[in-house]
Amino acid sequence: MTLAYVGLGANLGRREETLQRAVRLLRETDSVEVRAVSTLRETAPVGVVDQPSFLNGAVELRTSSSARELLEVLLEIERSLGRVRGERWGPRVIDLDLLVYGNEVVDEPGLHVPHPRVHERRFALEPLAELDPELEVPGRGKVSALLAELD
Ligand code: PH2
Ligand code: MG
Ligand code: MG
Repeated sequence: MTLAYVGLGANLGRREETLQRAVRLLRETDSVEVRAVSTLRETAPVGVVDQPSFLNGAVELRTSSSARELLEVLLEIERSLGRVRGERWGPRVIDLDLLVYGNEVVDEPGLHVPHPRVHERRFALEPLAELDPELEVPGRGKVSALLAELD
């Protein structure tokens, strides 16, 4: 079993309801045991700034799936909740990002773990720090230190 962290994001439609449905679908996944869910927070859009504000959070889970299998689970949940892929960094009804998968560092087509921008994004680091300030982002450092570096 591997401890993994998934980022939750939404900025279209009924954001809170959709994020809660995503967490429920994760709980219903056989290979996944959800251990904790952070609070959801309102965040200003990063990257493409001319879009609605986001609701962001994170989930701590244990899984018997590989990183690649977990990614497939996340993509399937996104699809089932109506995600349509559009502009990169653009608005979306649901975004589930594999932020950290144990101590693995993977850089393969379609699979980049830890998430390549997690260390520079407050909207991802804050919920992670709420779940575990001591969490190590492999190759990047401790979540609490990464957050401090952003200031
Ligand atoms: N996700 C993005 C781009 N910009 N900004 C915020 N505040 N929250 C997000 O989840 C987010 C974003 C691409 O996934
Ligand atoms: Mg994202
Ligand atoms: Mg994504």
